[in-house]
Amino acid sequence: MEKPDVLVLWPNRPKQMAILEERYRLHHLYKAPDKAAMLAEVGPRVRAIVASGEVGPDRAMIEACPKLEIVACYGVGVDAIDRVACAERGIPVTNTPDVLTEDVADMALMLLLMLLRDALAADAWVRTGRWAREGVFRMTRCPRGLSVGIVGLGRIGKAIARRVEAIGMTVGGYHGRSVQSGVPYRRYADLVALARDVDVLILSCPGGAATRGIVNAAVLDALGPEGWLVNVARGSVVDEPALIEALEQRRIAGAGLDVFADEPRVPERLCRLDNVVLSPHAASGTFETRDKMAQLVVDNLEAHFAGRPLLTPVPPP
Ligand code: NAP
Ligand code: 8YV
Repeated sequence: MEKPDVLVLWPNRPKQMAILEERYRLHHLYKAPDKAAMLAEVGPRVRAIVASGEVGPDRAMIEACPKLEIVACYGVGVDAIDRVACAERGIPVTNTPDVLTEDVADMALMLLLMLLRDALAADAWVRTGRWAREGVFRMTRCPRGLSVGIVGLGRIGKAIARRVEAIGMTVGGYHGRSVQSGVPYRRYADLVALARDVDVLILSCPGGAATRGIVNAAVLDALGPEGWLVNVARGSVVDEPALIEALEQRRIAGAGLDVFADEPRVPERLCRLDNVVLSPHAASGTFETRDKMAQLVVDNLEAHFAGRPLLTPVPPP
């Protein structure tokens, strides 16, 4: 029997890629020098697409694949995929929930502690010999007693809440569309009010149209000069130019960012700042977690082509 044609938009883990290579005819779009030419050539045969948190098929690509049956995302956030275009054709989308939750929450806590303890400057203090020449490093901030507001109190948001409470911080509330059951925290419908009431705002909501730019100048000013921002959600959630201005003018204390508006391009003005800690969209990037994510891609495709229920389908929008 003919192997199904699968379009791969993003490199995956070697072991799982080898499994896919054995079962399907893979077309590595991310490697193609002329992507449009590859899509025009293989699109009519493509039955599955492997996407990621960063790169997904838009409407034009979905239309270029008239036989498309499934989009399997190597990541939990599916905002890069035009899910409406998929739903119109009844094309299921799968993602990789749960397996990455703890790593992403770790990243949020790491960025926060690095900010509060000025970890990058402290590291440079040692490496550049300033410790020996100039003496003790400056004092930093203690997390205990600070309150945290979480934007998107889902799987990752709740794992962040557990971590910040474990180090003696309080969860001052969360922002989201609905009340989360089983949590003692206050829900704020108004993000400005949440930012005003907390010391740290941590973003762990989905990207996409509904959250585009919700962290704007008004939210940053409500957070204030003693307030910190951590973003492990999506760059699109923050008005990045407004954030850069707020950081430059010290209208907020600092920001820890794993995600950016136009990855992998990060504005030079942001890179010049000493009150930021930057990470290259690496929150789920441990060998262990990425292997589990990649295996979910393999298993969802296997289930689909065997006519079995998908393991982790994303509800249609
Ligand atoms: P999840 O369990 O679905 O949680 C998402 C949370 O966001 C829910 O509590 C949801 O609550 C809330 N939310 C949804 N729409 C919202 C809106 N318009 N405004 C405010 N809150 C909203 O998902 P998860 O597994 O925790 O993942 C969350 C996100 O983290 C992903 O979508 C992805 O963008 C990001 N992520 C980033 C990385 C990274 O590498 N940096 C890795 C993994 C995930 P309501 O439905 O009540 O609003
Ligand atoms: C990326 C992510 O998908 O899960 C998500 O939503 O953003 C990340 O885990 C990961 O970088 C793989 O491309």
